[in-house]
Amino acid sequence: MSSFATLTPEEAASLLRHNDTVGFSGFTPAGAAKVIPKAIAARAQNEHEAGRPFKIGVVTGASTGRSLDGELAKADAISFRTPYQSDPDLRKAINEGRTRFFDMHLSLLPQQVRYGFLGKFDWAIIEAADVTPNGEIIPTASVGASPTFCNVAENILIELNHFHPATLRGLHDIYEPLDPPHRREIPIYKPSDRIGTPFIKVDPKKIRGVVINNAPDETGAFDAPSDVTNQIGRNVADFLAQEIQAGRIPKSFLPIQSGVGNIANAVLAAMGENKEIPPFEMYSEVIQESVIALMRTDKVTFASGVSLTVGKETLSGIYSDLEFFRPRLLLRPQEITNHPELVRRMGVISINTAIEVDLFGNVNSTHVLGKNVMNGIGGSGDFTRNAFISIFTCPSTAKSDKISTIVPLVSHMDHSEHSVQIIITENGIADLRGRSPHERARLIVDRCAHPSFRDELHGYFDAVKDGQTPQTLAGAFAMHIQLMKSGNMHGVDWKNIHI
Ligand code: 0RQ
Repeated sequence: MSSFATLTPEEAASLLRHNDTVGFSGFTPAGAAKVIPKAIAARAQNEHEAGRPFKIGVVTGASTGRSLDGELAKADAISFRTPYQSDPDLRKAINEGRTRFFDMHLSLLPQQVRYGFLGKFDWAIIEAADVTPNGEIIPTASVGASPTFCNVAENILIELNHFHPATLRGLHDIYEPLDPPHRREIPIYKPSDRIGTPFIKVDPKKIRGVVINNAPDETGAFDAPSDVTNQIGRNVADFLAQEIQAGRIPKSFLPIQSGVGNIANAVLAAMGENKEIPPFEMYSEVIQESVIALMRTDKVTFASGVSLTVGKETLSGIYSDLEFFRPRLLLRPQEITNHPELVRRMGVISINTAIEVDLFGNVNSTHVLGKNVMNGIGGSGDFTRNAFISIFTCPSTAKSDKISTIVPLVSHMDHSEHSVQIIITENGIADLRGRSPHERARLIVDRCAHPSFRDELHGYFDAVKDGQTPQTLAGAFAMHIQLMKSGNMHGVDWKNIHI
């Protein structure tokens, strides 16, 4: 290791000041700082009890684990938060207006940090598998925005985590583009291309200390696959197989991006089982359990991502079989995994999940009833807007069939009809390519909506005969309002809504 001071988590936490801005490693719980944020939360609690203010700005790659977002939120220690989160306590603090959150496209975070749009960064707190005396930091199970945080921050603290072996050196490819007007093309032409260094290089004088630990990533378990998620998975796989047959996707296939969560896992499992889909590569963001399983059967031949978001057992399995995984796996900064230039150049097929979809193909990925944030846009916009084919999946209902995820107009819009091409639910596939808004509305209702909501949705747009888009402002949120009044979206009386 090093010539750096070894600190306890409490000593490290005591170095921070009220109102500091901190860039933490972590993209999902993978690679997230753990022991220092927990100690910062305890310090904040002590300061608050003594009547002193103590809050910090928290910037990360994406979501993190309980020890970071959860503990800091519970201690009311976060002044502002960006770019993404998925923690229940933090979500509550945000939606109750106690924490300022701004939701950002993940590819844009690093450059906006460098441009100075988020102010000065006082600290980078980075989990590492190794750090050398000359300042070479080997990240752990994610890269996120750590290279940029280390680049801009005045001071660096390292969590040296021995759960992750120093032999991880070589798994990462670290590259930061120059900023305008000096920016050049990013020379990646296929998912496995390497363009950077295997470490983050920093001035060792900036490293204020190292905290040693061996805490595993706080990755949650997935729900067991359900009939609905399995059917969505099969529908996606069938759609992709049909596209190959129709000659629209090359027989050699194209790189896949797949979001995170239960549906994404089911989609990849179904792609693995579908004989008409050849072995394929991933140019994705989060690398989940299902990708590792498909690698072991050679269905996935290569995966480039920003994080290895897998359970403790799977990660240990990868680490004890590194020679198998080295030629198949690569972790990059989020600025590169999600870069529009690369997504469009390589023809990445994007598959992400919606909270709700409207009759024209606009997608809400982030807000419930237009008001309360769920997680954030994450990388879904980076990929959707630039994909070869952009796909959104969701179950056709939520909350025990009380809510239709197909609605007349989305209550918040993240991805517009101009970027969204294919909608897939357990009921079927709506291919929106080359369709007008009137045609889209019919396709989405007839193919994707839950049968119990179809008449309701027809009632909405059948009444609108003219206009480029079959929309009526008076009724656009009638189903949402019905839900707020009765706890159920059923039962809108369209005749009483003046169209
Ligand atoms: O809540 O668990 O309390 O019942 O939303 O929904 O069906 O479990 O699906 O876990 O895949 O999450 C869009 C949120 C889906 C996620 C979203 C409720 C539902 C449940 C979760 P409960 P499911 P998932 C890569 C790309 C944006 C970022 C992105 C997401 C909970 O996929 O955050 O794509 N995506 N990033 O009941 C009310 C509705 C609802 C609803 C679902 N219409 N109304 N509640 N729910 N639809 C990742 C990164 O970039 C890091």
